[in-house]
Amino acid sequence: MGRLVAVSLLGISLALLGERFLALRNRLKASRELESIDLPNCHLIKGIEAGSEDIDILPNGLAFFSVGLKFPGFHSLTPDKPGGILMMDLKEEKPRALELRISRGFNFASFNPHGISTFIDDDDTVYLFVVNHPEFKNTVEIFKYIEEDNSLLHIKTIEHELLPSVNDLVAVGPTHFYATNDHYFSDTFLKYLETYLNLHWANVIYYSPNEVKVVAEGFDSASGISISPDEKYIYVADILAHEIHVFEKHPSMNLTQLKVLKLDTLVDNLSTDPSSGDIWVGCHSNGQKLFVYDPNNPPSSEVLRIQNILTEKPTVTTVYANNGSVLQGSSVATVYDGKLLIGTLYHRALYCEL
Ligand SMILES: *[C@@H]1O[C@H](CO)[C@@H](O)[C@H](O)[C@H]1NC(C)=O
Ligand SMILES: *[C@@H]1O[C@H](CO)[C@@H](O)[C@H](O)[C@H]1NC(C)=O
Ligand SMILES: CC(=O)N[C@H]1CO[C@H](CO)[C@@H](O)[C@@H]1O
Repeated sequence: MGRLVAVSLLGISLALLGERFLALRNRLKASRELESIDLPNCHLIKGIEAGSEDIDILPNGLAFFSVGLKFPGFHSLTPDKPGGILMMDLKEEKPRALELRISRGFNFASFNPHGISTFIDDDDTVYLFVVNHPEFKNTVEIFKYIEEDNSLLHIKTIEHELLPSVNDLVAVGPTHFYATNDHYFSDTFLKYLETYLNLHWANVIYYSPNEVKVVAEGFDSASGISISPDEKYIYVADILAHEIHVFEKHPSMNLTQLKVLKLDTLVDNLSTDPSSGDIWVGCHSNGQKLFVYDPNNPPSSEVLRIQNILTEKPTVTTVYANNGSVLQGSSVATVYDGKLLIGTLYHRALYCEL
């Protein structure tokens, strides 16, 4: 409550100042122009028309997509349709996206999936973790993927006071995960105020059945989170600070920060290439266009590849950039065996052969 009063008072005094507004334009990269970079062998994925916020790919080539996210302040092309989880088998020559059936008992009508992550148990059970915002609440849903009939069996809903505004997560056990909170508050108005005031109160949480704790804090707005293939490092994107933070993961599951990589764009979800360790980032080159949607001047898409992030001079390459004429608002990019998938906040998804 103390913080709530403090933030309201601060808000009233500071909202009068234009300085925060200018800072916000800078944090949103509102005036940045993008030069387009095309890839030769790409097509839009059929059946994904209203966003594919996050994508995760299993070692056997099965890709999961969370689709249809609705969020206060964001545009939605299908405001009345519940979200869902699609699957695509990248081993197939012409992969198609099909929607996974969800077991009875789960409230499908209010399903509003955001970040996702998979975990494979010792007995080969595949768990799918999904950040969910039913009626704009914040939960983490754990499903078991049943391959025989392509369905998801709902196992558990997790709600916790340390998960007030979950964005993304990375599973590290059957009920264990790291998650980012993009805001400290869960109330929409307080979130706006928090962002406007640039409080840097967003954090990263470790969740397990026995222990839930803050493992990193001080982010402007923590979004994507990913783990290195050797599971020694955790990468966290701070979208409004244009940074990727590298943390060392300890046996206690605590994190210590090793470095911060500064970039020139709004970094959203991160994925790690299991074979090379490269980090692929779905980025928004101009955040203002995301919030103020104009079909004639749509948000653009930008994909970065970061090689050797642990070294002194990581290589950052813009692999794909489009002004929104093909793909609007890329939020995730992930690779599998020479194929690149690019997902978006509320638009379509692109499949490319690299
Ligand atoms: C992990 O972090 C917590 C909180 O910062 C601290 O209290 C605890 O001692 C740490 N554990 C280890 C094993 O370092
Ligand atoms: C985007 O680029 C295409 C060609 O690459 C161009 O025709 C179109 O006008 C551009 N759109 C915007 C909104 O700048
Ligand atoms: C494409 C992709 O890998 N997206 C990632 C978004 O973030 C979650 C959490 O780290 C990953 O599991 C997803 O893989």
